[in-house]
Amino acid sequence: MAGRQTDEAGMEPAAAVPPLTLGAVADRLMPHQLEVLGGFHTKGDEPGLPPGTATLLLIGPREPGFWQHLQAQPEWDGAPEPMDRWSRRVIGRLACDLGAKALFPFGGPPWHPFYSWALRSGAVWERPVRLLVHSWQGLMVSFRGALAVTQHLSLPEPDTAGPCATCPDKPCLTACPVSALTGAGYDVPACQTHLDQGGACMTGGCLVRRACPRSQTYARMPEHSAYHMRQFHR
Ligand code: B12
Ligand code: SF4
Ligand code: SF4
Repeated sequence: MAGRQTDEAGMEPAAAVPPLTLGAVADRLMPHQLEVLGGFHTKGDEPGLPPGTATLLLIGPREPGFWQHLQAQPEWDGAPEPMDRWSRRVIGRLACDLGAKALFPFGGPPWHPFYSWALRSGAVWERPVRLLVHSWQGLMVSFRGALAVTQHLSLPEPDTAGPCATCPDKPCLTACPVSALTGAGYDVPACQTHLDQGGACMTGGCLVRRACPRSQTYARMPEHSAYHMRQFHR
């Protein structure tokens, strides 16, 4: 009967660490109602990314169930910024476990360039109204963090077309009641003046973002959008 294998010094070899896969990261995110929204391979060491980063993964809310999950977390304690504190704990912990680094869209300035990173992910485009549109979350896409991973993970083929080319009516261009967010750009003061009056944008989220057909297939709760609108328009 063959004995256990040892190396020349008589030591048992260390158990092989399985290579990290996108599926393994997704499995770790799922219990936290988070998912990988896209990713890209770096071109070697890049400014703004931790040294040795080979793959950057963008992480965001997974629906249905994100809002209910968040409200059951210890950070939902009445103190400011519960979602950001929760994101730091959960994504930071996962990064430690995976030997990765966690990066966050909040906490600036300076800001990590999530918008530019998203455009490199193969699942997000900058479309008529400048906001980002995502393959399955539409204009409701947002990020809770990113994982900078030293391994070169296998990523899905990028979707080169995006949803806008086949969107006949492009409702995002005309949905803003005060034309603050159109193909001409984003007039933040005009938007804020409209929000002073309350209304549907404050209770259910930006009407432009909601108008996109892709957004409508993504089950973000109006209460979740209202939370962000209150942060945006205090
Ligand atoms: C500052 C900021 C704002 C500012 C100014 C936006 C701007 N002109 O850049 C204000 C306060 C206006 C803003 C508003 C909103 N924002 Co904002 N914002 C940011 C933040 C924190 C930093 C952007 C930045 O300056 N980065 C530094 C530069 C160097 O990085 P960059 O990636 O290259 O920046 C690019 C973007 O700023 C982009 N850009 C330029 N103009 C605009 C205008 C808009 C509306 C957006 C979204 C982007 C954008 O061009 C830059 C160069 O490529 C990012 C998070 C982040 N860390 O990136 C979120 C971010 C861009 N915002 C986001 C969101 C969700 C919003 C809001 C929808 C919030 C809300 N209400 O729920 C609103 C949009 C308005 C609305 N009608 O609801 C999302 C993107 C959502 C999307 N689908 O595109 C981000 C990525 C945050 C996240 N956690 O996911 N935001
Ligand atoms: S409404 Fe249509 S054109 Fe506008 S972002 Fe969504 S898919 Fe693109
Ligand atoms: S939040 Fe409302 S007012 Fe502001 S850009 Fe969106 S639709 Fe227009």
